[in-house]
Amino acid sequence: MTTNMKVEEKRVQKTKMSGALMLIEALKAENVEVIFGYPGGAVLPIYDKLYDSGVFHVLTRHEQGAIHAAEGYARISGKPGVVIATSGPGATNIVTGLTDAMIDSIPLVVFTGQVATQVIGSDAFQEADVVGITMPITKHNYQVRDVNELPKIIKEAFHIATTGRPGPVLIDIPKDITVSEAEFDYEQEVKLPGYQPTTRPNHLQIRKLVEAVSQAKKPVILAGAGVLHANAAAELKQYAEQQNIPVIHTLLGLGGFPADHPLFLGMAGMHGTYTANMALYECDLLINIGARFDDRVTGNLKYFAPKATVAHIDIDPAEIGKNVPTHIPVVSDAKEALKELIHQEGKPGDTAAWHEQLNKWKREFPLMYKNDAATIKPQRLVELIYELTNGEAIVTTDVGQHQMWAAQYYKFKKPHRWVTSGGLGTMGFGLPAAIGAQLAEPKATVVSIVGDAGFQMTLQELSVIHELNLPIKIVIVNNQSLGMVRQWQEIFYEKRYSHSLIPNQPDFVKLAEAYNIKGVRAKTEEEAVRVLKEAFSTAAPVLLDFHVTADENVYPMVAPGKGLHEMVGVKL
Ligand SMILES: Cc1ncc(C[n+]2csc(CCOP(=O)(O)OP(=O)(O)O)c2C)c(N)n1
Repeated sequence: MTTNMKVEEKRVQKTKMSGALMLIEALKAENVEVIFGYPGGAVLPIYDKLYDSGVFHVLTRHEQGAIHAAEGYARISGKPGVVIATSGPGATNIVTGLTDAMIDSIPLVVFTGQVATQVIGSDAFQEADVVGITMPITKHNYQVRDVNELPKIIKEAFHIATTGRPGPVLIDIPKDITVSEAEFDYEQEVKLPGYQPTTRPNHLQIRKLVEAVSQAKKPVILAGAGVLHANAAAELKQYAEQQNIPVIHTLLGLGGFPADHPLFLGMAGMHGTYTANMALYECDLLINIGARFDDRVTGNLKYFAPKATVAHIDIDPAEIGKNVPTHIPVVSDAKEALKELIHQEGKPGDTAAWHEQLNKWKREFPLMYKNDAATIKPQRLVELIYELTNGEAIVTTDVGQHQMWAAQYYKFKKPHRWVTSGGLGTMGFGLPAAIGAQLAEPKATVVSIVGDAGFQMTLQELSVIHELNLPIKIVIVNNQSLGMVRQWQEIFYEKRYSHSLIPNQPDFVKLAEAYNIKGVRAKTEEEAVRVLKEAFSTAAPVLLDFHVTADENVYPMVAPGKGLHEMVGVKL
């Protein structure tokens, strides 16, 4: 045997490995910093290889916790979140998180174990048709049938999850595939002829938009999470300033444009600001950048932007014209489109009267509430958190009233500080998402603002927070009820509070202590200030139970079926 042949043989031997080891090597090749997961029979070969792999794995206490943590990590780091769950119940426990990530365009690569290839379809122990179940809630999914294909599939999954409109990609791996061996070749190009997202804008459409801006007297930008996914906050600011166009955010877009900027009009939609909603009603040119005209944003479509020429910049062509007829479609990455628009240096029209009108609305109809220092007003609580963190914290929320108050009163100045479940509205999201966010930015101040009900859907993750000593400040906005449900029952169901009041909530302070986390309670504004100051000066997790005014409602509000111009609760 020649020396060359020996070297060649060695190389081949070196790269032959089990499917389980391939997975680990692929994660290393993708520079994955952390994976979130939970073991079980079908993934034991993978967990065995994980054992001494050096890959950082976080054992959440429920698979739902793992996938929301991965979402929080992805939103803050801009990298894909990675999850491992076992077959059957492990996989079905991530269904909510996959749906959440799909609707909010969060890049995830999710591995699920599966029963062995030869028993698939036989109702084997812990078998579930995960590919079937997750087909509509993943950007793409795979079941690996041949270990030789595993490297290519993993490579494609990372590519698909993170390019174009981001989203979750799932790889279902039968147990026998994890123990069979093949050559591991990861240095291959991704070739997907059927998947070629358009990232650069069409020049003609850009010219049309430049022309429309120069004609417009009442232009407005509606900016969504697409701006954040494209890392285009700087370009958005530059363009808005260059053309002097006011900016409105969707719930998920918050932070894409500085909230303290004079051109910022606030959030749009059901609990948006009066100025933002009236601007959308009155504008003559609406430029949607990376938002999907969700019904919570548009209100009744019959009255949405009725006088406007609509331009829509979106990387996903399926979004354009889906809900709102669009005159200027621009299929593009938000950053690329904004760069091109800035480059065009169009001449804006005469918008002086428009700006005067907008400033008048801002002055006359700001967000407002009646404070009462003897209790804790939830809006005041968010303001206090904003003040004590200089508006620079990463804020994760659950879903309900507290989420809307956080969106209204925490004035995000920077991108990638806001982590919330928008499209799906998933209770139980906030706490695990904070774990992922803190791991993405270990030095950041992370505040998880949650409701007393939603918190209880994933509170087992307190164990992880303690174990990793993550300095997350958990703020429970405790109104002893399913607050948002109670609010709707008060307004639309004649105060018939069917199953929404929970006067017998557990003692959250003792609960925190059971998990070896410091717990504190506050019932007045003075107490709130004191415990918050103490918590923010502690480099350890703290759970803060705030007993807030229980019957406070979120205003202003666009009732279901109404147009954005029909807001109620605009004045006290
Ligand atoms: C998993 C899930 N179940 C039900 C709902 C419906 N829902 C929306 S808000 C809400 C009440 C949330 O109560 P809480 O967590 O205490 O927050 P609050 O509204 O009081 O701030 C409910 C039940 C939901 N969004 N998610």
